[in-house]
Amino acid sequence: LRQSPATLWLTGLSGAGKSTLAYALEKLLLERGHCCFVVDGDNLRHHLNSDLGFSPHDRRENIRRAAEVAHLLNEAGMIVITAFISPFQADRAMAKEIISEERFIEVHVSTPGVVCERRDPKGLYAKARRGEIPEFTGISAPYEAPQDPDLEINSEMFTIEEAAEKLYRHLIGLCYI
Ligand code: GGZ
Repeated sequence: LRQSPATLWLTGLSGAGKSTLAYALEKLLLERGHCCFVVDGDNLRHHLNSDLGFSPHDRRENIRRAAEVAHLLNEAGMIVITAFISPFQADRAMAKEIISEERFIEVHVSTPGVVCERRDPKGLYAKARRGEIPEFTGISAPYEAPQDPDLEINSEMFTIEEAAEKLYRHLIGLCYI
């Protein structure tokens, strides 16, 4: 198996398609003989980070722990795909520092807010509009878009398979695989 570890750090709004894309890329990498792992907000927040909420302070701690986990998995030789809103520029910079610059690939899943809100798969935007979820990203809490991401993917423009293939090609282009 020839691969050098890297972390694809997916950032974007709730409902942008980060987790879906992460698992599609994982499937593709596994099928092609690579060793990889998905770390996402949904699973980490149920377990390791179950003590954390959505204040800026807690989101930062969520991202710090996620980055430490990604770092450990990278040290074990894995390609890691993370899926966190990670709305703050400074927190993503911290993640990059923890994971290391050479291994950190920032991917902006840039599906516009109106599209995410229209999809609203879990009804969270509707709840946030009714004031039932405080500090909801894009409604009552900020999302700072990356200024210079390594890759930008608007999920409206591609099928999931196309988007995953795009990320896969990017890993090849940078000689990680
Ligand atoms: C944003 C929230 C919130 C608030 C609950 N703001 O679409 P989802 O449901 O499955 O993904 C969202 C997830 C975000 O967790 P992250 O760990 O990715 O966030 S961060 O990086 O900002 O720490 C959403 C749900 O949790 N959710 N309340 N207030 N998303």
